[in-house]
Parts: sequence; C-alpha cells; structure tokens
Amino acid sequence: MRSVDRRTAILQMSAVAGAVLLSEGVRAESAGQAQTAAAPAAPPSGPFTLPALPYAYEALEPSFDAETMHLHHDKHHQAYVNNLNTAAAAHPEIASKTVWELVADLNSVPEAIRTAVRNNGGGHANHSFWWPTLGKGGSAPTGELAKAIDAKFGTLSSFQDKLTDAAMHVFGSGWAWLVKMPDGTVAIESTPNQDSPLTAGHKPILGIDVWEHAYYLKYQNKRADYVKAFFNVVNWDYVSGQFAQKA
Ligand code: MN3
Repeated sequence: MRSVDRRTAILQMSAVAGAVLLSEGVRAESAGQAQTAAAPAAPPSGPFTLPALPYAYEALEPSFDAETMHLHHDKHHQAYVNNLNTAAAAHPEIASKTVWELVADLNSVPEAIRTAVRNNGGGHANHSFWWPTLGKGGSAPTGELAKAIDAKFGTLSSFQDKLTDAAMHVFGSGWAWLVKMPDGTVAIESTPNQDSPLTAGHKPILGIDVWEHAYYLKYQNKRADYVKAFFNVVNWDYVSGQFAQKA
C-alpha cells in the first residue's frame, strides 16, 4: 500500500471510530430510551391490558372447548393488546383514550399508526366486547331487546337464521353482528378483519367471531356447526342489559 493510501485509510478509519464514539455518547445521554429501543421486542405491558375472562375456560363446554378458549383469549386477544401497546409506545397520545373511543374515531388516530389501531385496537375492542356476551346460555332476549328483535325480525328464530346467514357469508376472516342503530332499532351487519361496528357509529349488541382461530380446533372447516353452537352459549341477560343502556 502506498503511504498516501495508507494515510487515507487511517483517516477514514478514525473518522468511522469517531462517528461510533459520537453515537455511543448520544446513546449514553438518552440512556433509558435508547436502551428500550435497542432491546429485543418485548411488547410494552400497557397502557392497554387483556381483560380476564368473566368465567372459567371450560365454562362454555361442549359448545366452545377450553383449549380453543385458552388460545383465543390468552394468545390471539393478547396479541392484539400487545400490538396496540406497541403502537401506543410510538404515539403515547392515544393512551389517554379508551379502545372504544379509538375505534369509534379512527380519523383522530395519527396516520402512522391508524392501520395498526384499526386492526389491533379493533381486535382488542371486539374481543373485550365479546367475552361477556357468552355464558351458560339457555335464556332468551328480554325487555327492550326482545321487543326490538321482534319488531325487526318477527321472531327470535328468524333473527337467528338471519345472523347465521350473515356469519356464513363473511368471506375470510371477520364478524357478523347484531347492532343498535343511532335511532334505537336493531340491524344485522358484518365487518371484515377486526373492523368494529363502532367505526360506523353502530353499537355492537351481539357478535359472532368467524375467524378460523375461533373454531378450527374443534370444528375444523365446519363454520356452520360452530355458528349453531354459538347460539347455545349466548348470555342473553347480559346482552339484553347492554342493549337497554343509553350509550
Ligand atoms: Mn377472535
């Protein structure tokens, strides 16, 4: 190597070393933050948290098996919570809102995390809504909800047929819903992916999760059998109470 080349090389090396030292210094100054950013991906534990199931994992047997409930709640729902918290770490201003407020007003969410909040905030909202609507079953809608269902569908059985039809026609992953419209009437609709009816201003009253993670373990490809079993585990007392609430 010619000496001039060697000197150039040494200069370049010390420039690189200087840059490394400089960046180490910058990292040391903003210690906590830089270390958090560099740490391997343990998701933040908040501000959003996984709600506990309001019953035992095996409570919905044999319609919904305990193993599916474990996977669905502990893994799938937890993943939506984790991903939402990762989005909130990037934009902490969303932490002051509830997940319901976030999905009801996606346009207020920073654009950089809007899709993440739509998908994962939606997943967190939909599942948090869903767990308490399930239970021992065997009951029927009461009060205002019973009247609203009869007014719209004629009979409970006719309503169940129409909700089943909506659930069977969701292409791919999504939900079928009974919603309360702003005028107080009920309607059936479906949403793709984890979109929430709240985004359209419709209050979810009852939902059927038709993602395969909700049924594949027990029912394989037989979505119709899963949907039929769903009606055995609707907690109509809770659902009727939700409908009667003003908001
Ligand atoms: Mn699900």
